[in-house]
Amino acid sequence: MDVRYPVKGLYVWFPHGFAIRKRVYQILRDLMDRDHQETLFPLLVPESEFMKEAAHIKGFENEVYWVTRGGGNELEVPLALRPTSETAIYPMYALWIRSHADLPLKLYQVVNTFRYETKHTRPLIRLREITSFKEAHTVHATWEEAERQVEEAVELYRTFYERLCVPVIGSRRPEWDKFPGADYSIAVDTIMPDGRTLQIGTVHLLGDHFSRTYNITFEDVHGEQQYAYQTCYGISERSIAAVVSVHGDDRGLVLPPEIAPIQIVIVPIIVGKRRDEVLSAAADLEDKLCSAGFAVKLDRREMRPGAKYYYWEMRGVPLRLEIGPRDIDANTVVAVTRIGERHTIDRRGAVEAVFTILSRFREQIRARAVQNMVDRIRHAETLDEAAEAVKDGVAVVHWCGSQECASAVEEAVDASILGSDIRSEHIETSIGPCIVCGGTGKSALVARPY
Ligand code: 5CA
Ligand code: ZN
Repeated sequence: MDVRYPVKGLYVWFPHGFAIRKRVYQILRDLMDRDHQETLFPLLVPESEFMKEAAHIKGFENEVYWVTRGGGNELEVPLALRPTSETAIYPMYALWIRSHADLPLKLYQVVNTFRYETKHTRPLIRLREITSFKEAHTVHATWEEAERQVEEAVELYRTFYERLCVPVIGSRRPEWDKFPGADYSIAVDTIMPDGRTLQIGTVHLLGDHFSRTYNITFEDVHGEQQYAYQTCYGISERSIAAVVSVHGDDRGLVLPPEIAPIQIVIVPIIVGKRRDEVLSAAADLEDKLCSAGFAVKLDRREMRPGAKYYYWEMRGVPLRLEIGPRDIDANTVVAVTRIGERHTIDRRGAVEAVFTILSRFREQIRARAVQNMVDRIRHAETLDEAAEAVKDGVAVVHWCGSQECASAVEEAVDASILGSDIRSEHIETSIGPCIVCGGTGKSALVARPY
């Protein structure tokens, strides 16, 4: 991102970043499109609609930007820039949904949203214009069906993050942290290299709060009018922040091949007389790999090879191929992955070899990310142990669920209760004495969230 745009909390996508975004969101769209439909609603929401659902208003009132003038005229009804789109979408759902045959309805859109964030703003992580807000809004005939949709959405997000090789932990947010207007919220978080957590997706069971407010009803099979049950779930460009932070190293980006705008860079090692021969062998290799479907770049610039290596490493290219006179004589190519694994491959079998190396690379960065995450999770039986654990990671404690005990934890360990009902294959959960009051507690995460 270019952070020099002269409005706080707004950032500009550089083309390389945007190319990554395009690939990440293509994965997301492909997953959504399996059983959702994409749609597009307006950015502006009339105040009259915005001000209907009490809990929702309360949650967002301090974060909304308002448009109050059109040219020289005061608007009769001020318009909110959507901070999220419930209040834009649900009045229309009320018109669209008539009978049980219209349900379930599962729509999503990818849009910009605006939140006047007062916490420290950061590129990709806490923006005032969220440029890449994927929000899904579903409607169901029963609460149970909506609840199942929540589980499916959590699963969908897990699958999405698996494609990005980013490990996530699902958990249920405490009551006071849930989405304004929801029955409950489930979030997926990842652990950043500094041990702090990043919430990279949330799924909310809205129940019938919004359908009662916006009058979203349907005629059931017996001909009776019923209020519908709803869910919504969202992901933002924080998903890209997660990829950047979880995989990157001191030399720059490390990108999973599936989202790398350039998957393979070919660097010709040109020495004196054999220049043409090397360049033509490199071009031949480029052709072959392109035809096989890889995104390949042959770097012909007049620069030292070392400077090129550095340049492409910073941009996260998963694989570098080096070809010089000695390789031509031996009919080989040197392949070096972004994490430094080096292979000498046969030029005739280059396509197959590259395919294998890239698949392996992907598994390696995935495994490395999982290991890094697991290493930062520690079970704690006392507040002292929890305080120690959250210095550079996440603590798993027993917690009774009360807000008093959550506050006590927060005071003692300078971290907060992130969630309970933990969903992770890497975390063992159990029942035990609350870390504060000793009452019956469930496993909960204590973390320092971004
Ligand atoms: N309407 C619901 C579901 S779409 C909603 O707005 N949920 S949310 O408020 O939890 O936002 C969804 C996700 O967007 C969050 O989990 C978080 O990952 C991301 N997000 C929220 N605020 C910001 C922000 N200011 N900048 C970047 N990402 C954000
Ligand atoms: Zn307690």
